[in-house]
Amino acid sequence: MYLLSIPTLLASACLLPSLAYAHGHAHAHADTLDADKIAYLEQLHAKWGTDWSFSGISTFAHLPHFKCLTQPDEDFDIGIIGAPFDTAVSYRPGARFGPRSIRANSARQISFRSFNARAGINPYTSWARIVDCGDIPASPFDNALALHQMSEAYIELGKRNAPNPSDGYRGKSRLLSLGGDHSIALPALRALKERYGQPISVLHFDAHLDTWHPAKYPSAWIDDDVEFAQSYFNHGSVFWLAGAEGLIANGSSVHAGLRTRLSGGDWADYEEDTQQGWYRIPADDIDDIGVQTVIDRIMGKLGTERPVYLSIDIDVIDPGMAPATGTPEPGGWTTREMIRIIRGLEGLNLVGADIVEVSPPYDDRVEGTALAAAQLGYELITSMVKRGLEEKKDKTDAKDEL
Ligand SMILES: [Mn+2]
Repeated sequence: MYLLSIPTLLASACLLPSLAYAHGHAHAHADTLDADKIAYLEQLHAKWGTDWSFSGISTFAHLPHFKCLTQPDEDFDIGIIGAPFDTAVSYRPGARFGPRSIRANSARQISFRSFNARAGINPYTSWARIVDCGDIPASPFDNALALHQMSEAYIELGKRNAPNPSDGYRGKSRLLSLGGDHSIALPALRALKERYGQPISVLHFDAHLDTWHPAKYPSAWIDDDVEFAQSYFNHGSVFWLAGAEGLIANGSSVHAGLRTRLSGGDWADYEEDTQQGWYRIPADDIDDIGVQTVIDRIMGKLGTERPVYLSIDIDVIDPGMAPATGTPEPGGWTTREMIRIIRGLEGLNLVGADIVEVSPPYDDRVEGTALAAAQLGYELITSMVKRGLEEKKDKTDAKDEL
């Protein structure tokens, strides 16, 4: 009985998309597509239109793929964009392979079985058009060129329309970036400031501050009075650089999961971080205050209205569970704690997000790091779709009351 029901389920799950496809096609070529052809296409889609988790080309969660940078007419509400750039990392390289590994490890997120029981919605069968935009091909040879390329790419992607905007989305599409090392957040924030016309609050999950002055690294070299400023572009200074460019909303940004060693012999790194307008939640606090208070503190700082960029360095999770990362630090949160925290933040007004520093060459045999990254991607997409759903509902309820 159960075995018999599976093909039936698959057939019914893909019936709607197949009809939409065939009818859309028929409109475009009314004179060439007859009823027999439509029936044939529907039959093909009924038979072959749905993949297993392990079959098909590897896109994030089996989403449709468009190279969004070269296909400006393909609108989306949420786009997954890979940023396979890792030549600004200070320790272990390899995050250029992050997007591929995260996509591969999202394979069990298939639309017919992606109802998020924690959230009460299936993000892949709701109102939003979600696509895998492919990657930004940034140079691995020249970081100045790569930063320029990534900045241009994010600005270009920011021009894409949202076909099904909710009120909160105000017609704007949103991006979830798969890194890449953490430096990719700088070009993403440049584009967001341009798009929203204001600095953006950042919610930053990380073992590290990433607000270090670049001169705190040995690469800040001066020789014969020549300053090698390009070395300032590094993954541990990404939010210092973004702050210096005026991209980050002052006084409303949060680090969570911190446990880094600090420079020198005192708390100067923390003091400089505070001067840059950041609020810090150390990793250890979760044992004393619990998951819910971590959530409450973050929501207390960020609220539900201000635009927030959410940036997850996968090293926020303990290296015992997520070993494949650029700069591992013992004593991190569990994958379960991270998922619960992200679910607790679904009220945020997310205007963009990234998951960075997944370096697959260092992953374990279950690929636990990339698997965690893929799950966090699913939770972030769930939050974006759910907020849009609730805003659409609020609008409908308001109309009914009139
Ligand atoms: Mn980090």
